[in-house]
Amino acid sequence: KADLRTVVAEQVKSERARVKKFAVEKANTKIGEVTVSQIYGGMRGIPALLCETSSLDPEEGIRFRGLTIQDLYDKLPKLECGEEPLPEAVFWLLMTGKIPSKEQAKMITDEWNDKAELPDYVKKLIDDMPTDLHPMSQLSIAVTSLNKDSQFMKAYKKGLKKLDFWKYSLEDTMTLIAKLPNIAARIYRNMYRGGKGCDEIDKKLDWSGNFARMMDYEDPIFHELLRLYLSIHCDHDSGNVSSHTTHLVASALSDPFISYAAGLNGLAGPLHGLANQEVLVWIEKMRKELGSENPPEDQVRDYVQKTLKAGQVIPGFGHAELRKIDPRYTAQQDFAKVYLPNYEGFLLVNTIFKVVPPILESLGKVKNPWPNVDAHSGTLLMYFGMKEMQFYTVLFGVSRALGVLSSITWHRAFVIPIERPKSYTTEDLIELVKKQ
Ligand code: AMX
Repeated sequence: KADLRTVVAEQVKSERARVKKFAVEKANTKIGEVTVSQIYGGMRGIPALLCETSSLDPEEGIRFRGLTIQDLYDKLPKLECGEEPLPEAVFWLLMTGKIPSKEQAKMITDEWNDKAELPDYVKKLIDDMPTDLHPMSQLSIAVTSLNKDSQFMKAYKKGLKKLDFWKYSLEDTMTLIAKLPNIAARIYRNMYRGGKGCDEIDKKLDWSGNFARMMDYEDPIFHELLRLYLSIHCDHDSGNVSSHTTHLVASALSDPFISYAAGLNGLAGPLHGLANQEVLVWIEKMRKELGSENPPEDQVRDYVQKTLKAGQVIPGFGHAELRKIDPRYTAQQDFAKVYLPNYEGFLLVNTIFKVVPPILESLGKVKNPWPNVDAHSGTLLMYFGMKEMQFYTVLFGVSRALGVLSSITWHRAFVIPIERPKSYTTEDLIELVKKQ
């Protein structure tokens, strides 16, 4: 069976020709208009970005190269002993648009296992960081430091041709994703296990299994959860903060390490990836204040109202683009129904799911009252003993690497130029509007 590089090279050849033809023939075709409110409103809905790896339908949710989350379950290879899709297979799908065979997914596992070892200077850098520095900052710093050996930058300095940019981006991508579990697990062990634990790859295990093991989680069901988690958080089209930031920075031909580190810094914001930490902080405060692990519906309702009255958002609910229940929420709910149906935390998440949407709807301004991916993930981790909420966004970040790095590799294959939209002062806009 063909390896990843061969399959991508064939795809690049045919896709480049197809995209070039389309982009030249339809160069002047208008696909939308921009209003003043969009400029002051976070550019919602402006059709401005290219994303080959995934697309987001507001009503249906995410599709990865055309596949829904259910399709990932139905079509992607899994481990012999597993039910959840393999992130290695998801990565293959994102990179090639094709479903890998079991052998092809295994080739990715083997390559990532082979490249997982961290250079000594990165180990030392992580070990020297203060344990009260947020793990997302530690992750971003460690990833940034890996660019010392960027193959893309080395080749670029020697005069790499534009049409070959993607090849070296892919090499850096493989190196970076291979090392991420090692980096994240080292941060975890330093912060929460006094620096103790194993950092050696077991070549019999997959990417998620090794990651779980290096964080000292041996339960095979937790390994399954991690496979699910790392698969569903990988990509959410290009408009979200982490993906767009990675693309923007990469468009300056920054190497994949520092481009993705920039995306991680965006993911670390409370309105984006940090929301999974915020959800659990909020739930734990609620439990403490209400004096129960699983408080009744009316008390939860009062607590939600109190949060809103204090001027805070309800974390884990709402979305800038989605307008329905996030299918990534549903996938986690399905997992919980099988493995932890009676867990108090899961029951409380269900109560919150019942109580919050009507309240948000009644405010009359929230465009999407439904839960997003972050409303569920922390509770699942908590069940398996991962109580360190600060760490949750790191798991999101590790998964997001699969999507954003595939995406920037394709942007390089298409030789997309540096991003440079036009900005206006309010005075400029007033003048522009007068001319309409
Ligand atoms: N709780 C309370 N108010 C909310 C709300 C929520 N969950 N979601 C939206 N609103 C409010 C907004 O704050 C805004 O109020 P304002 O006009 O007084 O400023 C109003 O409703 C309209 O906002 P919107 O158009 O519906 O949402 P948005 O596109 O501006 O923001 C998001 C989207 C996700 C930032 C917002 O829904 C939010 O803050 N949710 C909570 C945080 C969260 O879960 N983030 C994770 C998102 C998924 C991810 O990236 N991981």
